[in-house]
Amino acid sequence: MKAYCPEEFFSRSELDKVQKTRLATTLERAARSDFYGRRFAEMGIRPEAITSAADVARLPFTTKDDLRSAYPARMLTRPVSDMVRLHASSGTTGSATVIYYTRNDIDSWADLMARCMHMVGIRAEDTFQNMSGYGLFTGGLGIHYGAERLGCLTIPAGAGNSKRQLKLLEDFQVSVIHIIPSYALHLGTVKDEMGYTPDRLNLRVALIGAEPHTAAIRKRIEEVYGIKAYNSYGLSEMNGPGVAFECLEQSGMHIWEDAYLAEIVDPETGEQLPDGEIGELVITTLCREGMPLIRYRTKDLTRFIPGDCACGRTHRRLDRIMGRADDMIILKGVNIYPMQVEQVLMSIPEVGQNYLIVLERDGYLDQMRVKVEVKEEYFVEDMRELKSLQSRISSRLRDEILITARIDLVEQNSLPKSEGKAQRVLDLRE
Ligand code: ADP
Ligand code: K
Ligand code: ZN
Repeated sequence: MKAYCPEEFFSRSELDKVQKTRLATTLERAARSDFYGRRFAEMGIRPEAITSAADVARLPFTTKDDLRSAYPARMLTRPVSDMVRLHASSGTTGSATVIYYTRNDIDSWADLMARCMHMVGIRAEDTFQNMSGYGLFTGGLGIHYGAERLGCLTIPAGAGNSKRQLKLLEDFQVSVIHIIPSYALHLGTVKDEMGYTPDRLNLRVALIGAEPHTAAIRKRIEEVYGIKAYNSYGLSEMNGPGVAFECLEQSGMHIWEDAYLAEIVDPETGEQLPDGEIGELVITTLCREGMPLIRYRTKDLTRFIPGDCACGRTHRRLDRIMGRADDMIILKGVNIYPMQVEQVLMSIPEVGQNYLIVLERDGYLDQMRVKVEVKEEYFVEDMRELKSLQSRISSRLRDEILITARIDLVEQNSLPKSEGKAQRVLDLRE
């Protein structure tokens, strides 16, 4: 397959070389910002002493709190007048943070995104519908610019309004969509209810991402629409989408190492972990001019997949995001990630599209309750069958997370849905 750009198929030694020079440029630039200038001075860090990509481990981390303390513009390397765009996080977990982009930053971001889409066979002939929210959220404009750069006819549909989404899909014979996994499942139900049979649509590919999801969810999305779905990873702090993306092999997401220097560290100690071990993803920007970030702690848990990818690209592969370090549930002293629960639920055929983990306190005891939607065809009057499904779910969960959860079976479409990222855990303790 034709490469989008030479960097896409760089050899390991070419990648190492470009990382080294771009890291040096990045540190030099960063030192010009008020935030990093002070930090380097305080810690006695001389950017010119960092001479290899491995040396990066000698630099301090940057955290979300640092971004907040530098709010709004203390991390800029150049005057605000040199910036052409800003995006801000939703601030779901605290006060907002903001990322600024120069014209070149927007340009290189669009190129990275186009590279991702090109990798899975998207071309100028495709019609692309972006069902991500626009505005400050990077999933809108970020992917939009990538699609336009490839020459796709691009429809900025935005989030929600399922009827209109489906009408657009049919009227313009859309071939590629970008959609959040939880919404993809919901829209799939509406599609079937409204009688959009496969012959009315022309869908081929979905880019799915923005929230953790399991392989089983991907498979369901592929089946519901009869398409291929590719995992797309990014975060506003690293521009937005376009950081790592699955190739046609669908076995892990290549992180573009000419643009991002990635490490996996132990979330407790901050020590680098070897390939294959799960830890927190830490990223340094290598191309960003306006607001470079050094060793940014993403809070996302994943691992490098050891070994080579069959596609021939040497950019290392990230495994599916297991969840955020903050999302870990600690119940009765056991650490649980929402994705472990999802994995179990989605392996049970009767389970529908949506679920909610509720943590509650019963006297002094913490309890987990899982509300599970059951597919319409299985939600029968027969109490015995439902009871047996309930105990099947409960025992499978116990095998995986070592905790006995209470299982509430509920009707399809009865749990709250969000148009943005799905809310999977409701903590009612305290
Ligand atoms: P916000 O913090 O406002 O939600 P972002 O859009 O920057 O804004 O969210 C980025 C986060 O979304 C990532 O750090 C990660 O937790 C999650 N995310 C993005 N893409 C994926 C993906 N493909 N799989 C799992 N989680 C993802
Ligand atoms: K076109
Ligand atoms: Zn590959």
